Amino acid sequence: MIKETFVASDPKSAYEQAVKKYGDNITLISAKQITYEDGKLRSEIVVEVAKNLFIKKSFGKMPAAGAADEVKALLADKGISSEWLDGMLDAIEEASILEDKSLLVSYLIGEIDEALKVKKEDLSLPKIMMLVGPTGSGKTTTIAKLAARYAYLMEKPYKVALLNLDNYKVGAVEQLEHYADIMQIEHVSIASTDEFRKNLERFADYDIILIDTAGMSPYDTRKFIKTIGFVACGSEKQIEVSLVLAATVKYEDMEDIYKNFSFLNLDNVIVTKFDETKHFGTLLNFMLLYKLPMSYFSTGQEVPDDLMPANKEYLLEQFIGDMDEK
Ligand SMILES: Nc1nc2c(ncn2[C@@H]2O[C@H](COP(=O)(O)OP(=O)(O)OP(=O)(O)O)[C@@H](O)[C@H]2O)c(=O)[nH]1
Ligand SMILES: [Mg+2]
Repeated sequence: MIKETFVASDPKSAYEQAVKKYGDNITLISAKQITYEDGKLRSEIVVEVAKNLFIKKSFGKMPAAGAADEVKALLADKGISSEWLDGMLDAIEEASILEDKSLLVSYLIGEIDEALKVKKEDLSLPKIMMLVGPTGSGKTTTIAKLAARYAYLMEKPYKVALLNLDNYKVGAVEQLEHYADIMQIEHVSIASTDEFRKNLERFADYDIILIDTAGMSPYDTRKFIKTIGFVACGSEKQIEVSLVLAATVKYEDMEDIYKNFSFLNLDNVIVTKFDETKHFGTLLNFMLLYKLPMSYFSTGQEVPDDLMPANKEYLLEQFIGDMDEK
């Protein structure tokens, strides 16, 4: 809302001026009489009016709203939700930003930048990382990359163990085992909470335990994964749940994915398949909506090369590149 002052010889005339400009869409905030420097008594009233209406009536042919509408349409078309955009646009006070398309775009990109969160890589304390997410999103591949990174590619080697909760899928055990064998990293398949507890003890002195899970979330798997979380609560290691989400995620699936996995206390998001799309709006929208920090980006199928710590600039560059194509 914008406050505007009207001045006339008496309060009634001042109010009529406001009504003439805005119709009934005003709220009277205050009215007072003031003696001006010329010695005359005048009435000042302050009314409150919606920002869009203020711009429309004060700047004539709605140049501002025009630019704002255009920019909103552009970003919405790229996957950013209208509600989020409306909220941002409503909060802009300076008409000059609303009037200038490129200024407005950079302002909104700045807001997206500020809203995005990154979780910094921190291996200072021993921890358990569990990767969950939709089928085929890249959990197992990412586990293999992370295992290699932590065991071999950091400034010091960390002791890493792999646990596999994904016993439901044909070939799942072999896939992780294959990577583990190449990297000479301990690997165990887990089918019960009891086994999980035993292996936590077995790997008590390890720096990082990585847990792979099944993509699908049938009821039993959900329950199992949840119990695992409880069991881990009792250990001295922190359990961190990462949602593995492909950048190719479809707008319609976004909400379902969140619903399916938010029963877990999600700590961060690992974004995969950066190389498979040029459109990052839906992904950005997911981040803006659910406010989860991003931890890693996966940029291809190569283990261990195609993995990097999450980086806002990288993501926003891709997004801006996509907008420029229009
Ligand atoms: N292009 C590309 N492909 C990827 C990326 N990450 C994983 N993949 C591929 O996606 C496919 C599925 O990857 P997985 O790691 O098996 O996915 P998952 O989440 O473990 O799948 P489920 O265990 O079936 O739920 C494989 O062909 C991977 O090579 C990536 O960043 N880019
Ligand atoms: Mg898998």
